[in-house]
Amino acid sequence: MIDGKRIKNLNFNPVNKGNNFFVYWMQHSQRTFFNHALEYSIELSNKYLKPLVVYFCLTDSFPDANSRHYRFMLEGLKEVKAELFKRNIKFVCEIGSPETCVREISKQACCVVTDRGYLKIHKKWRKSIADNIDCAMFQVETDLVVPVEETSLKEEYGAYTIRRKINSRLDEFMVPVSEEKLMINSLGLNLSSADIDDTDKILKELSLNDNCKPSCIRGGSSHALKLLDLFIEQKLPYYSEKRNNPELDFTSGLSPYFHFGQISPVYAGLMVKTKKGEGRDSFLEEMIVRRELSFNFVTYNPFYDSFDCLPQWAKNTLLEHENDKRPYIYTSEEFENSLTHDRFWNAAQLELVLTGKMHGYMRMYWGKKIIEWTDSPKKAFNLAVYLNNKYALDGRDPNSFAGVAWCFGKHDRPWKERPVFGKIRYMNSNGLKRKFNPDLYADNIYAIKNSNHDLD
Ligand code: FO1
Repeated sequence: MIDGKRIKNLNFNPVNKGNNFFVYWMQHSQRTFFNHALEYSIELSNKYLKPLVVYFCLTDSFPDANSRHYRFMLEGLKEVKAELFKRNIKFVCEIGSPETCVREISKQACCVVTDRGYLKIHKKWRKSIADNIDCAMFQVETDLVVPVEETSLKEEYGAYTIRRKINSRLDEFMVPVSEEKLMINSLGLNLSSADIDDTDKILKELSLNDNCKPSCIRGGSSHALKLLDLFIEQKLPYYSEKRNNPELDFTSGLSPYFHFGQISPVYAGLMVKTKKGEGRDSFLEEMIVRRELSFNFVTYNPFYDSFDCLPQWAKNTLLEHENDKRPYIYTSEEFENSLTHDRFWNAAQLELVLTGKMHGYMRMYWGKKIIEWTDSPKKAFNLAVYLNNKYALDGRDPNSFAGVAWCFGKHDRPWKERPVFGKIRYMNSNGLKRKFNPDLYADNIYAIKNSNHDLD
């Protein structure tokens, strides 16, 4: 049984028992393993003795996304289809807008179940569908350990105000999700689907922005689970001590997989919890407290993707210092093409462009320097969001929006006032050198660039 606190009735329509099948509109949580929304859909289909169809709508206009992100997502969806097949569940993928396509398939459905999305577009899709279909629609929250409203009913100031609210609920919510056995096989249902087995072919059928090369990171739950195992075995014991050393990379690398729902944070949390030591505690702090603070942020702050999301003190101080003289000013093209005077910053931007990720510690430095070298803080904010959304596999994610906003003072506190930054926390390259070896980090990134160049 799925915990009722994860489930929300989105429209109070009746379950249409005369219709053909139940639909799980898979959207945010693109996995079959530890997926509360899928298991709840199976519960319903067993209860009403109707088949279940898992439906995915492929839209080529997801804001700020390009072929790099779609490739990663489609690699994952191919695995979803294969895993559902093993469980006798039909997977249907259609190209179009979710608002139209889910409405259309709902005409044959007893009920639509979906997972929960947190960004404006996710909420708009769900509201428009729930308001315009005739059958019941339920949302099941499965990409957070503790559902947003169970943690807090308001926007939290920072990790220090949300930590206890989350940690005190872990025993209740960080529990295994048992797999329900489906009673009715739906594989024989006569429903047509786009062929997603050939990723290159389907990518060509979509009108996507092709301004970004594919990442070397492969998408899919199988890769996510292997990465988690490897992380626990090889990196977790040293995570607390070495995670802020970008030249070593002791991070989990799971963030893109979380973004596309290819791995469950409940599962990752349970696996890590079995280990002992400081590494475990630091990882759970990052993966649960900090990540879920980001989801609290985008849920309660409608301006999460703009300068307006910042706390008043941060906006005031940055604007008061807007006319301060900057040591350097770069255009967005210079930033994008790693053409600043700073080798470490350029390496971080290059890492993002080449691989689709940037080490967490360098993300802070990268954002801070965009503030310092842009002539207005609002422009700096928009540029950081633009670059992150375009190149990062996990751009367009609550965690990414919160990460950018943090560089501008969100979830942080005022520090000693200084030029350009005002009371926003400042970072410089000497700070990097005190913590780790940034030259080695930059060497590593330029080595990737040169090896890519050799392949051209
Ligand atoms: N969700 C969909 O339901 N259909 C899509 O075609 C789709 C494309 C897409 C591209 C890039 C991206 O970052 C997200 C995309 N999403 C799409 C959303 C995704 O399923 C998740 O909701 C988000 O990743 C969660 O933040």
